[in-house]
Amino acid sequence: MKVNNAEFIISAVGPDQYPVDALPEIALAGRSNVGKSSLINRMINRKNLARTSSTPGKTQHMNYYRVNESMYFVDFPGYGYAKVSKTQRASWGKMVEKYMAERDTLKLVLLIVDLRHPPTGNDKMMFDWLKHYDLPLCVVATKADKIPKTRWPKHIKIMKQELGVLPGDNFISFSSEIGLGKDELWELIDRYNQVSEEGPLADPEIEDGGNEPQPEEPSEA
Ligand SMILES: Nc1nc2c(ncn2[C@@H]2O[C@H](COP(=O)(O)OP(=O)(O)OP(=O)(O)O)[C@@H](O)[C@H]2O)c(=O)[nH]1
Ligand SMILES: [Mg+2]
Repeated sequence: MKVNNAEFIISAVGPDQYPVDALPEIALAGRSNVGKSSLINRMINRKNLARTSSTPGKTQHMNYYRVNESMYFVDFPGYGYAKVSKTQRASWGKMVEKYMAERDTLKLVLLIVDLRHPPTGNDKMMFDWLKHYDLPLCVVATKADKIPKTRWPKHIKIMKQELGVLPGDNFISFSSEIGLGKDELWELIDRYNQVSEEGPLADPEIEDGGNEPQPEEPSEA
């Protein structure tokens, strides 16, 4: 996608504030400080539209960014930040769970991990959870520029192994700093944005019971 226009729309705390125009949404989940906002900025060619900082835990709400008036990036608050209270953590869980399970304009979840390090316990939990609910998913391993290229294959292998990424699963190595993976990720996003809208993508209870045709899953192709 050629980005002509990108704008911040809203910092939402719950469904009442989600946009109602039914444009496709690409959500970003990942631990605090992993590089979610930086990834959005790189994808839309803007230095600081999505607010980034070296202080973890900065993004507390779900920030909606609209691209070309045709889709949204939804920047989630990062998980795993030690200084967050138990209550805040619980409300984060509820917000994310509700959004992921009920938002039928959600086309793809990007699980952002740090290529330099093996996945954290929270990364694994998030991956398992997204898989369990059969949500369309791509693991994006960012900050690749911070390790020598010769070591990428080893890090990619460990990341995939420890998360349990299977051969058909989407996985992209990325760097917001040098733009690695940007074109590949746009191609993937464009494909998922075209998936037909036939009800919620993830509701196992409904899926198990019905014989409704399921949305296309390009990752299986
Ligand atoms: N070298 C390098 N630095 C990066 C990259 N991505 C992010 N960073 C840096 O990592 C820090 C955190 O990045 P953010 O994009 O703010 O991370 P976040 O996941 O949005 O963090 P929260 O909003 O707190 O959850 C910043 O200092 C970024 O400049 C990358 O690909 N390469
Ligand atoms: Mg952020």
